[in-house]
Amino acid sequence: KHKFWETQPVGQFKEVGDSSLPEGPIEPPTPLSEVKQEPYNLPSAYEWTTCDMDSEETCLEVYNLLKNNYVEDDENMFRFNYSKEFLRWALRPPSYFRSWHIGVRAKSSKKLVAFITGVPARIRVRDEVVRMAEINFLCVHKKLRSKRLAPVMIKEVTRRVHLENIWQAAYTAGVVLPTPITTCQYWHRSLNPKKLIDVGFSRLGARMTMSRTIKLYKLPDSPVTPGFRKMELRDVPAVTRLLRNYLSQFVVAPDFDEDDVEHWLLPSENVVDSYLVESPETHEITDFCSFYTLPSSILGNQTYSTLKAAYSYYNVSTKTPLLQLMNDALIVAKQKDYDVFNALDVMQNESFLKELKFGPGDGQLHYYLYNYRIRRELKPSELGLVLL
Ligand code: MYA
Ligand code: JJ1
Repeated sequence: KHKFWETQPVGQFKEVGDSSLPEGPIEPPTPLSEVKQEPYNLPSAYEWTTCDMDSEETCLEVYNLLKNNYVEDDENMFRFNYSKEFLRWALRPPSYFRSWHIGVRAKSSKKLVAFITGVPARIRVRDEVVRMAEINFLCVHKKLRSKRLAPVMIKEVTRRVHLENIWQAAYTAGVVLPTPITTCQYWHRSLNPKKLIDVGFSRLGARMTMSRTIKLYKLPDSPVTPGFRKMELRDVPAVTRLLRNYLSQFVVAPDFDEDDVEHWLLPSENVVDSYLVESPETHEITDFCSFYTLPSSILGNQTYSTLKAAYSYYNVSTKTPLLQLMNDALIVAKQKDYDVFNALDVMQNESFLKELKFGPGDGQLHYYLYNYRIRRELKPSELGLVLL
């Protein structure tokens, strides 16, 4: 059934439920001298390229490939439209490797036709911190699908990750592969219900009119929590402490240091937004919330071309109830003109989704580890990791 994935060091379907298998690496690292030195062979009309995301020209080529060929919903009504600034941010975290930004070009025209990336991360699994690659943005041009290009790209990124002496990876996909560590559900909170209904993202509920729907999703004009403000550079140490402590409760979560927090959570316009609560009395940082910006192209609508979506990222509450904190996140997202606020049922998100009028989407997200076995499937609430 999975001719490629059956050959890879990942949990196999036939092993599900076998609690005799040990948790941890599936195969040991090999000496670096035994890692293949040359790239894998591509069909002869294509060649490898390393994509320099510092280059405006290359970044635009990647942007256009993804804009036209990346992930769509099951009815092909929407397609992710990551911005160039977002791609630069996602692909250049602390200590990133340029060699992990891998493209495939047509030899004759030099057109970019496929892409896959890795970025380094430290991911904690129970009490082990494991150096991993986070693999993302796997994309093959629509005209080159089903030619088994994806397995070659996955093997090539694996080879380049191995060359850096890293032997594990984390990734997510909308499709089921051998074998998810957990499966999460997307939830959606309408901010601009009229537009969402007009473009077919959502439907008018039974016995609902447009004006009742608009009223249902109304939000205050500004956040209600005293001391709620945008995160700044000076907050990095406090936010790092707050987040590290919070993430320690999950089975799988990133091991963020201050450099990571500065990169991944310091606000960056139209890329990532972070807010915190500073106690008006003690000036302590007690709570934190964040979301990233990922618009989708609306395919074939006369009136609208893009859906502006915010995606819940990392949130921590110690004093302000999580419900109130996330309501303030919805309020600022609405003020910034987002059409919808999306969240997965990871971490403690279940505790606010229904009350804050999120509804379940038709999409799921499966999480995977490469060359690392987990004893049993996790619940989404045991997962402390959000990939972009
Ligand atoms: S998930 C986002 C993936 N991208 C999209 O969905 C965009 C739209 N789709 C496409 O561009 C193509 O359909 C893709 C497949 C490129 C997805 N992850 O070439 P093929 C397997 C892993 O004939 P195509 C993201 O970016 C499929 O089961 N494998 O197919 C994370 C089959 O294998 P098998 C996938 O449709 C990516 C084989 O590929 C996926 O032309 C993590 C068919 O190949 C998928 N999303 O191209 C990658 N979809 O026969 C793994 C299909 O065995 C990283 N397949 O069933 C692993 C860790 C590597 C680093 C390790 C370091 C130590
Ligand atoms: O966005 C998604 N679904 C939407 C749109 C559905 C359009 C028809 N298929 C959805 N809308 C309902 C919202 C409604 C609002 C009011 C309350 C009730 C709900 O369900 C889905 C997620 O649900 N998105 C996708 O399918 C995109 C792909 C998701 C998998 C991504 C995998 C990739 C990434 C790897 O890095």
